[in-house]
Amino acid sequence: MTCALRRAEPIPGWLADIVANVETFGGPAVRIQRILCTEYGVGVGIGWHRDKPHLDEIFGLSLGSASKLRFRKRAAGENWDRFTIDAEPRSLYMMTGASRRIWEHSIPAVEAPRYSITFAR
Ligand SMILES: O=C(O)CCC(=O)C(=O)O
Repeated sequence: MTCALRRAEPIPGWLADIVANVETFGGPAVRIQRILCTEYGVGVGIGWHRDKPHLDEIFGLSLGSASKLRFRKRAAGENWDRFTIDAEPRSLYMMTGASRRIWEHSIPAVEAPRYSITFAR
């Protein structure tokens, strides 16, 4: 299999105001260059993972149904430290630092359609 990267289309204009709000939320150094739109149908979630470490801050805009954003990291032995935040509709979260490098995150299966827009530098 051959795999290659190629430049994507420019960020569509209809996202410009949202990108500006995300950049304001992130602070003066944040210039968004990558956007991922994800659709979660009923019963769909996303498993435990960390995003690529070369990306800095990650921002997530939640749309559609409310969901949980779960975090876990290895504790002593076979145990996990865990916490969960509510990803309310129209809310924006930022992950940076330890939440990116040490903690894994996941979205449990949703009970109604949900959409997320992920923003990265
Ligand atoms: O849907 C979300 O808010 C999380 C998305 C996510 O974990 C990812 O794109 O890596």
